[in-house]
Amino acid sequence: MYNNRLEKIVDDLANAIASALAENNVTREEYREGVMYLMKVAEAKETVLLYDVFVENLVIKNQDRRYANSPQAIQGPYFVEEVPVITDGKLKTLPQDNEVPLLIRSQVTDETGAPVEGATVFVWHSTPTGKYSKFHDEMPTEYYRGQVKTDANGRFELETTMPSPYSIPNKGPTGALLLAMGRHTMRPAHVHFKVRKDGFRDHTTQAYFQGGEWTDSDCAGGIVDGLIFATGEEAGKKVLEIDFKLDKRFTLAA
Ligand code: MBD
Ligand code: FE
Repeated sequence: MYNNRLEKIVDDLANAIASALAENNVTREEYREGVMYLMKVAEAKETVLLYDVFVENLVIKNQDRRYANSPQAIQGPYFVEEVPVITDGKLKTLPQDNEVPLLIRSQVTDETGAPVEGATVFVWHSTPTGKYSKFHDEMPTEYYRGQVKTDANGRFELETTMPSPYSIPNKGPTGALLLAMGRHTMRPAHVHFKVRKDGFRDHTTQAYFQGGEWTDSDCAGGIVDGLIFATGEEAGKKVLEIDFKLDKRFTLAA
């Protein structure tokens, strides 16, 4: 089926690639090497990682803040849909030496600032040593992940532990490319959020921590103005306060 939008996007991408190739006099041998590289990325099952590190942030720059929404950020490769529903205000964590309790306190509002009740908020982040459940250390999915519902005031609170800065997989082709470009493979400590509610666009974002390592040189280009937070301190816990402002979902009349 002919798709006019797809045609335009592929043509424009081809033109942008053509100018980069011309600018650098890229040879056919280099082209072939590039194709073989992408084969290796697929074989290493790093396709999602490669694109989420190099491309997703470019997509978000255009998608974000078209309307009134609070800033969004990249989703990355480690989102999982089937995660525990949290009713006791606590993410399941594993006891670890370097864990620091973190309290997340949030409100979800619509574009007018009115609270959104009953929104589902997915929260996921790394262990205190930079691992993600389901993907690393054979750690079961129910750890360091969950979904919570906002209350009548659009609010929720969630207790967990501080994530840490994290190296994306650096033994595979994605890491090899970053290193060959003279870059590092580190991401700053961050907490991921995805807010979902009927009638609104999904809102996907991350929170970063002021003063944390790598907040000025994220290898995934994921840092966005307004998403670096100073934490408070309450009863020996760090406190992250982050509010989310959603955009209405609009549909074109059929
Ligand atoms: C991550 O944890 C992440 O959030 C992104 C965007 C890329 C790689 C690893
Ligand atoms: Fe992440």
